[in-house]
Amino acid sequence: MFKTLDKDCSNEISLDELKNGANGDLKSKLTNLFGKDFLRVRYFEVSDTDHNNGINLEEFLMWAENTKRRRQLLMSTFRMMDKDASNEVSLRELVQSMRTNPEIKANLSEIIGTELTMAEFKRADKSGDNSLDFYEFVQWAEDIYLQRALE
Ligand SMILES: [Ca+2]
Ligand SMILES: [Ca+2]
Ligand SMILES: [Ca+2]
Repeated sequence: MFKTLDKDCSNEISLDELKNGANGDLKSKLTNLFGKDFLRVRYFEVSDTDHNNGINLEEFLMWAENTKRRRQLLMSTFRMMDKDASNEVSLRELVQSMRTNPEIKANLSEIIGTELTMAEFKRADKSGDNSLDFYEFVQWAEDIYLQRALE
């Protein structure tokens, strides 16, 4: 996959190569590896750890690995918080989890880097129904991840 994307065989994938290569089959493979928003420029910037505007093989593999790790952490944390298995984490479930489960608290601090506040919850809850579905949770966590990674 790396070689297919690296059209000019420079052993680096440029942002343009990534954009142009992300079609059809390859697009779904990349989505599996990096998540569905992988064309956001910020992911590219964060993954380009030596800042040479190219993704080499090592950076490519790290990108995939980091994505996988974050995804697993988000998934397991969400499941733990969603006590009634409704696929939504209500404000009440969140507050209770934070109070009673140190593992959830630790995971959340790892994900967002600070204590979770009411303001953060409101920011995450895009639909404003005082409940987070998995999609809202991931979007919010990923935005924070990108922000922190580029600080
Ligand atoms: Ca690079
Ligand atoms: Ca729930
Ligand atoms: Ca919501």
